[in-house]
Amino acid sequence: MHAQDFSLITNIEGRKTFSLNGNWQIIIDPYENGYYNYRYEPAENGYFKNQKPQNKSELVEYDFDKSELLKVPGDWNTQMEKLLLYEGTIWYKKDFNYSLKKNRRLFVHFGAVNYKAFVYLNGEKLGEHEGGFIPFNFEITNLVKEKDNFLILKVDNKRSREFVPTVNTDWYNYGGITRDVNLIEVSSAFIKDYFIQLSKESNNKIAGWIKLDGTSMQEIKIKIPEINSENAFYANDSGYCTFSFNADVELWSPENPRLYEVIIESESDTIKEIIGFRRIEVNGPDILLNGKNIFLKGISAHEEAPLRGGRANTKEDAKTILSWIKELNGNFIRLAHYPHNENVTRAADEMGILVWSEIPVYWTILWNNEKTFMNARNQLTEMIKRDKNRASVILWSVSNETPLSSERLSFLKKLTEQARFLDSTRLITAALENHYINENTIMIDDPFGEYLDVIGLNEYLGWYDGLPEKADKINYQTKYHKPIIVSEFGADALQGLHGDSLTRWTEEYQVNVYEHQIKLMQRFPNLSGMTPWILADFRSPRRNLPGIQDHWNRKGLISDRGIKKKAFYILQKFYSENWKN
Ligand code: GCB
Repeated sequence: MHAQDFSLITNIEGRKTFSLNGNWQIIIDPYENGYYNYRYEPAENGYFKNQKPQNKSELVEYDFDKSELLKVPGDWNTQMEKLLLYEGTIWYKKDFNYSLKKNRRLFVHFGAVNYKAFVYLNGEKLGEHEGGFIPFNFEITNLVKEKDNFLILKVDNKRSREFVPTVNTDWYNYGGITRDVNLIEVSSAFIKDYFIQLSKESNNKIAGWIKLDGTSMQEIKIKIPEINSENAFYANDSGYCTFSFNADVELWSPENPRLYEVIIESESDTIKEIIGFRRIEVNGPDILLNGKNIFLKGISAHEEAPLRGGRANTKEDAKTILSWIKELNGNFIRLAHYPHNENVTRAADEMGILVWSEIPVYWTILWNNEKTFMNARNQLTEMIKRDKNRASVILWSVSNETPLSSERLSFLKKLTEQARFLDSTRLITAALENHYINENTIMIDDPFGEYLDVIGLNEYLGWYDGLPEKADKINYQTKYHKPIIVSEFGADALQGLHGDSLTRWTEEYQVNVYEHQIKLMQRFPNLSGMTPWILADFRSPRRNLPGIQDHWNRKGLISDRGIKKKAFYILQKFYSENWKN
């Protein structure tokens, strides 16, 4: 087994930060002229040097300070019309001053950059990062100056066959620095990361680990003031300690999303977190929250800004999306198909909404490519590291609709091993596909099911597969004595387009699909939850039907303008009936 890596700093909100959000100067560079010379070799003096002519004769063919601006955080596509479908490189520059006292350290932290980022400070390369939906950071203690620092990123969102996701997806390839950028100041010895959750065995035992950086062998205290709990532990010579202690906490649940302030103290650092405590487990075909059966009334969602379009990134965006789940009488959201902003999982903790979080191992990943695997594994790792202290997150999903093969099985199996190695407290799932064994029988027997705690199943009876009534004729069977979540079903409807219930693209057709699907759900074996596809319309360049799609997937129950379609109320009523709970 590999050792755990602790490069990511977590709980940014709990630390001393200096925001680098706002306007950044940019250079649109489709030929990557700022990176490669005319022999297509990396140039020594690329745009990351931020050069200025030193005299009137010197040739410098770019100038950040005269360039256009983009807002960070934000996708570039919806900020400039000419960038709507742009896939390629854009350079970003931000200037800042920072006075760092002795014995303090400074990191630059990115919430997410899609897809590939090369990061430079004052002309020096800090490092690279791949994967558009996960956080990363670099230490800049020795490079930062009191005045005139320039942070430059080369951001490239070109798709590639070997990436994760690969070239073919059903969502928009929003490029850019899509989440917050912060400087994080810490003391030279600081609390870098920790895992604090209820232990699997008991409702009043808290267990986990803490990792210090820049020091070792010292005492660490964990305090939960509201219950007068204070416990001390000792870090080993790697600055690491595991712990467990008894604590009489009220458990977190959707009905009572109880959160506690938890204070972690080392000799030279203190950090506060807001944490909820709950247990999640399976028992045969049931999912148990705090020991009690729960039915997950959910819906899938992309990270699309609810009313303005483009990548969602604010706390308000997160709250709007989660309020819609509440309005549906739901208790669960599937964050498709990649890790969403930390604002969402933190708001879910506060609002009492359970979360399925997933990595973009989607459709036809290159199963035989070692780099692709390492990339997928790293995205899984960073997702878990970021959100491991969130009570709302109960499921890690490792893939969506991947075609069966032995290479795929071994790739995905290794991902489940990594997820369990990092986090033994949550459940592992994946969205699998229908397998017909005869005209009317679908068997859930994907061999990957063996390695999952909960089976996700996507099916499109009534949309890609027959007409809505077809759902009435189908019998589902499962080989696995495990909980099943129907992780997708749905139908496109253009909001405001009306017709009879068999006319495609109308709201009535979508209602028809939901009505038959809801009947199917009531006789679906081992059903423990559902997340129909999807909460709101989202941009997708695969969707080319003029006047209807215009590059939008219209399976939302809510339009891209925030208007609810008729089917919204069908699902809302079903979820209000307290079926199964
Ligand atoms: C699926 C995919 C999802 C698509 C959806 C659709 O099966 O998992 O990403 O957007 O179908 O609308 O076709």
